[in-house]
Amino acid sequence: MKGYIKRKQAVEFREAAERAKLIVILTHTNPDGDAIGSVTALSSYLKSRGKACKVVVPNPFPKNLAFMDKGRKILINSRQKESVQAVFSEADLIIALDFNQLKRVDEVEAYIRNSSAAKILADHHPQPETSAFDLVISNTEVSSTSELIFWLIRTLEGGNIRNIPADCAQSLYVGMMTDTNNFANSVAAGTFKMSYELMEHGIDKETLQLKVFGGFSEGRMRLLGHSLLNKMKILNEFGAGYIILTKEDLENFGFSEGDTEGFVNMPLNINGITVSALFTEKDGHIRVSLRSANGFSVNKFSRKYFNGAGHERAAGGKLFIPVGEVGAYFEKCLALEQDSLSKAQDL
Ligand SMILES: [Mn+2]
Repeated sequence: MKGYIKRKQAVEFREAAERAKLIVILTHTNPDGDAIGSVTALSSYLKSRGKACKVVVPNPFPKNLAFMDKGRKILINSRQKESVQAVFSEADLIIALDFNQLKRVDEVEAYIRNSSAAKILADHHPQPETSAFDLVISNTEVSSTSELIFWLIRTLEGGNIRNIPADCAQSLYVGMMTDTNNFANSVAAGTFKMSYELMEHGIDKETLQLKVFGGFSEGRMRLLGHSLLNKMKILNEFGAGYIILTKEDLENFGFSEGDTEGFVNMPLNINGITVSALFTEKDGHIRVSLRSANGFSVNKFSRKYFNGAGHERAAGGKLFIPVGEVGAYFEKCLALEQDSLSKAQDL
């Protein structure tokens, strides 16, 4: 599987890591499985090679991912601001994973920009913000950042992963598994080769699957039911579907972080639907999740109307309007993109 990582990039990465006394590894706001998978995998690997690493996230992550945070070592900026700032002021290497724009880390953006440490970005989203980094390892042909880190580690290890720690292998697998929605999206030949090698290494695939995709609370399942029965709106004229969840909806079902994971994919399972959206009311903004099929770019759609970005078929964003106006705004945006939506529907 040549070509995922350029030899020169692997060498530069190794040299930067070797030089560093303290490495900070960080990922984006609202960390998902790939975010937590890639940061814990890389940290575990570098620690096993004698490096001091700290992992930082801007805000809390879902409970079903907590098993990857052994000993609860991950620093959460929204809760431990002083510790995070101290780590950034001490670090001489910053490694950013699974995001393409610095605004994706909220307040932590300033810590990065103000730091004189060397900076590396490894990511699989299009159009990375390269100017902020000394080394950018970017590839949109891989399933996930965890897969990219797998190929990086494999290259550093001379082509085999026999000697990587067990928890590193496990995190790499979980990151890939969640970003592909359990092998349903963005899977390439290399993804299967990676899975094969991680299984040979000894990961327990069934247990990981159960830990990540099972174990939901009763409230989460009922919130899903409520979303589909009472909140999902289907607009056949645009081939679109969306769900708006207010704070009240979330409170009624005892919401905890990560409970709405996967809801945005639901409308896409309906025949004729090529774009779907989930809007969730948060403090001071509306969180936007977008998915598409058949070539409608939600990356462009989000950049244009939803203050965000992402992949062609999966993107996020933010709106700063009252929750009561979100439906009308979304429908107006769809009408403005009628041409490209009709093309996608004809495919
Ligand atoms: Mn990812």
